[in-house]
Amino acid sequence: MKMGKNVYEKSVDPATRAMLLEADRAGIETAWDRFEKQQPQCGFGQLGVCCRNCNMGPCRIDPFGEGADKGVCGATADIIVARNLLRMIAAGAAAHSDHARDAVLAFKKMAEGKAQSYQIKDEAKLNALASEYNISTEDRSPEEVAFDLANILLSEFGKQTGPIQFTRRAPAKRQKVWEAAGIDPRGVDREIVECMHRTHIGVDNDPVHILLHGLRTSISDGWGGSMIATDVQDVLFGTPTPVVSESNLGVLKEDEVNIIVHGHEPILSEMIVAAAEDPDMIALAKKMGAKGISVAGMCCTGNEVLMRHGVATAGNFLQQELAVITGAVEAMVVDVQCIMPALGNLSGCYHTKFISTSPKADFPGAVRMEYHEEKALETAREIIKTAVENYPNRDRARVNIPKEKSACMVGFSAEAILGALGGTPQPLIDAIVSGAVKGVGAVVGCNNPKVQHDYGHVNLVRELIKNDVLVVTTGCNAIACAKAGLLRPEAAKEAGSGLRAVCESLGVPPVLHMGSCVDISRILVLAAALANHLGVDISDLPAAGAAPEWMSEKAVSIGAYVVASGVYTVLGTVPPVLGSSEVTNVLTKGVGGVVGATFAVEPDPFKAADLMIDHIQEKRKGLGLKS
Ligand code: BF8
Repeated sequence: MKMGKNVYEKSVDPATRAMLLEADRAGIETAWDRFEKQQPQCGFGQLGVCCRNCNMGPCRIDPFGEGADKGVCGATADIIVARNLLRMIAAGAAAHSDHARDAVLAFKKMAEGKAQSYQIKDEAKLNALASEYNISTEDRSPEEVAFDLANILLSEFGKQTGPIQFTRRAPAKRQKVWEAAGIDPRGVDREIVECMHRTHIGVDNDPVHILLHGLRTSISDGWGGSMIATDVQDVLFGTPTPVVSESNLGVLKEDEVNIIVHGHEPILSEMIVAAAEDPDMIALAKKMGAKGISVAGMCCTGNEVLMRHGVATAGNFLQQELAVITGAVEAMVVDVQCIMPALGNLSGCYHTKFISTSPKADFPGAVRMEYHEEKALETAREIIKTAVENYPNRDRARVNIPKEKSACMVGFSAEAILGALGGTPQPLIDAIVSGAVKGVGAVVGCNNPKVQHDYGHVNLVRELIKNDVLVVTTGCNAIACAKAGLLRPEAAKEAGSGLRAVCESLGVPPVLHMGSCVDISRILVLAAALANHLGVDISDLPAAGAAPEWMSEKAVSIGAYVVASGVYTVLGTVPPVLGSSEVTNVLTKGVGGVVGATFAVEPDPFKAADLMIDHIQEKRKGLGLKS
């Protein structure tokens, strides 16, 4: 028996607990074991006071004031912490925005007729985007419009001056806040390059100045890169509408070929979902002794195909290894981001083929089946064939699929939410004004073995809905909520009486799944619609955000742009900033004077919910609404 936390302390999810026991029995290591082997984690790193930005170092500041109080160059803890945080934002913004770039490049190839597997699925959205950019649609084919749109979107990434177009979706008051603070961003590529320049030895050494650029960069992600990814993917693959599906490891099939699509970009997984329905592939699966082919998702690639096609999700970030340990996965197909390199070794212990598809992302132990838009469907078919032919290698004695799975209703794009409300946010505003719905909580983000898996997600969301706060969710929080049954319309029974009545009248869950992490841009669009309708700024809305179990650099960029957009945000795991009282004060207090919102850190989800509810009540008061 391994030492450390028991499975109950590691996760609240019964399927996860069952698979952790199985991992133990099989002597297989998981992220939780590796986390325990890392203890105690580096205290300098946790405080953010370690600098590796030049080769006079590495330097670190003694947090107890007994050793070095400056790096070799003279950088203080405040400077080092701020620089490190800026680099985290840059990496997170880069991940989202490079994803967006690939989506636009695929979109352009489609428009040029070079990527025959793709079509325009949402022409109305194409035309709406074209009109935002003043691209003529009259007497032109959708492909001609798409070509112009692709080119103009590509130019947004490197835009050197002036605002990027989607930031104009923010309320005018918010745009003025950004302009006044000097953080209205240029293209995301430019902002990220400037992050790296500023954090090079001997450039930007004022913590506040550094942090302001962090906000600017993050806005170029949220209202730029991420928003471009969401919108282009909607045009190419369809804007999500409500659909019912299932979640958790129990969605894997005993008697079918199981293929998991994992990562973030839907460009290939869309094709895999289509190719899995090919009668030739199904016939091949039957020839191999399986009853059919079952595709399931993991992490945000999973969220993308869940939202658009109702493809079941097998789990969130910390469940990726557990899926392989079921012994029932023929292929784990990955693209980019949040994919553990440990999957290579692990797959070697089972029959699972670990297939890496992105030209950018290779992994030890992975089979490379590189994907290019020109032959997307062909590659998807090859991947399916590889998985199907692997089915006879499944060792039935080692198959252990947990029984847990939950129904979920997903697909709540901003368009779908407004559609359900009759095309205008007015009914939601009426519910907020009457107090039936107290406000909106956006709960997002990762898993992190530092905290009990899904505990923060599920408890925070339950507490919010109990107090009549409508929850919108994305990423791994959305999957946690799905597994806990919170994405079912029946979950309205867990809500306070006001929210319950609203949800029951609309037939929707009290927790609305809005997509993957780049789709937090959908939450921004919804917030802008509410604020514009009320004629106020986003920071005036009775709304709050949270990332109870965050761990990735993308989450740092998200947190920064959500706060920069005016939304108070509570983090459940501590960011590496406590080594600087100045940076900590700016993030939790000072930034409020600039953008009208701050960060808080609260690991206890019940206390975090209280903070969010207090904030929502304060904003209600500001709008003259009763509490
Ligand atoms: O982009 S929530 S662990 S899967 S980073 Fe990753 Fe975090 Fe999950 Fe999606 Ni987002």
